[in-house]
Amino acid sequence: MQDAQPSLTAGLTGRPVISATGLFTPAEIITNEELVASFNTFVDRYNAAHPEAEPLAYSSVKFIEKASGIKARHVMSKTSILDPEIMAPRWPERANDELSIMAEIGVAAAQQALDRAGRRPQDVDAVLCAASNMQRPYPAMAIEIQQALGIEGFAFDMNVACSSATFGIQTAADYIRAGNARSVLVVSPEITSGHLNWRDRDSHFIFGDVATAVLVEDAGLAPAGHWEILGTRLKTVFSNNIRNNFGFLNRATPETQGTPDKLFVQEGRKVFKEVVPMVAQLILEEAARLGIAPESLRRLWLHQANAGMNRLIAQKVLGHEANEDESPTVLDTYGNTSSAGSIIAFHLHSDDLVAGDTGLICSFGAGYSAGSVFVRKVG
Ligand code: CO8
Repeated sequence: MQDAQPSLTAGLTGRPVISATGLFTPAEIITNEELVASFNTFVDRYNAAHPEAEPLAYSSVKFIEKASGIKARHVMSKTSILDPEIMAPRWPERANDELSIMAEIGVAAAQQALDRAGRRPQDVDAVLCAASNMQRPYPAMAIEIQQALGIEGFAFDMNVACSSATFGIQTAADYIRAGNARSVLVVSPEITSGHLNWRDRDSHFIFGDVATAVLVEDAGLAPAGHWEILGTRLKTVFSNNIRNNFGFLNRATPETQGTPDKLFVQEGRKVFKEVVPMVAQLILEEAARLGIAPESLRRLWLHQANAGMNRLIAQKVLGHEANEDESPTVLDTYGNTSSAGSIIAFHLHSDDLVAGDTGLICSFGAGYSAGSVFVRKVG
C-alpha cells in the first residue's frame, strides 16, 4: 500500500488484528505403529548387512507416546517415508511453470483464510512465507504464492524455524501499525518431512507436514469475529542444540550423503530444559507489560513440540495445571509441525471463545527463538 490514495487509507486505525486463519492438512497419516514397524525393518536390514558395526536399536511406540505425546502425523509422501529402502519423502520433480509443492499447500491454507474473512486477492497488500525451510532460495516462495492467489503488492520469505509464524505475525502487525499495508497474509507451509532424518531413532517420530495461514489486517477493515492483537514480543538466543547444516555452501555431496547434520539434529533433553524457562519468562514479562493478569488468560495456543513442555509452560503461566480447554493439544494427531503448530491449535480451538476473551499464541524452537502474540476476541 505504498503511496496509497487517500480513499484507500480512509478508516484505517493502525491497530492490527487477526481477521481469519486457514489450514491445509495432508490426507495421508502415519501412525506410530506404522512408523515403528518401518523403522524396525530398517534396523533389522541394517544390522544384518553390517555385522561389524554397533547394532542399531529398535524404536518403540510406547517410548514415543510417553516421551512426546505424539500418536500420528500427516505427511505429503507416506509410501516412500515408510519404505525401509527410502525413508524420505519423494514426489516427481515439477517443471518451473508448475506450482511448487510448498506453494501449493500454502495457497490452499491461504485461500481458506481469505474465504473465512470474505476477502478477495485484491484486498491483500503483502504475503509473507514464514516457514522453517524453503523449497529453494529464489524466486521467493512467497512471491509464487502471491502470484498464484492473484495478489498485488509485495511478498518475501522469512525463516525463524519453529517461530517463523509468530515472527511473521509481528512483522505483518508492524506493517499495519506503520501504515505500510492494510492486509497481510502470513503463510506457513511446513514440509518438515523433507528435513527430518527418518533413520534417526531419537527424532524419527517428531515431525509432520501441514500448512497454515494467518490474515493480519487493520482493525478498520476487519470482519466480525476477529481477534485484536494486544501485543507481540520476540526473543532469540543462539544455541546449537537444534541444528541443520544443510545449505548452499554445505550441501550433501557423494561423500557426505546421508550424514545426519545435513538434516534436523537436536539435543532434545537440553532443548526441553533450556527452552521451558525462557518461554515462560517471555510470556510473563510480556503479560506484565500489557497489564494482563496471566491467570486471566482464557486459552493458550502453544507451540506443539512436546506435551510435557506445554504442561510445564502452561503451569508456570496460569499458576495451575492446564486442562485441554485451557491449553489444547494438536500434537497427538499432527506431530510437531514446526511454526504451524500453535496456529493449528488456534485455528481448530478458538471458535468457542466469546468477545472479551483473551488468549496467547506462542511458539518456540530452533535458534533458540520464541514469539508471543496476545489476542482478544472482538465480537
Ligand atoms: N524408541 C525407544 N527408545 C528411544 C527412542 C525411540 N524412538 N529414542 C530414544 N530412546 C531412548 C534413548 O536411547 C534413551 O535411552 P537411555 O536412557 O538408555 O539412554 C531414552 O530413550 C531416553 O532418551 P531421551 O533422553 O532422548 O528422551 P527424552 O525423554 O528426552 O525425549 C524428546 C526425547 C521427545 C525429543 C524430548 O527430549 C523433547 O521433546 N524435547 C524437546 C524437543 C523440542 O522441543 N525440540 C524443538 C525442535 S523443533 C524446532 O525448533 C523446529 C526446527 C525446524 C523443523 C525441523 C523439521 C524436521
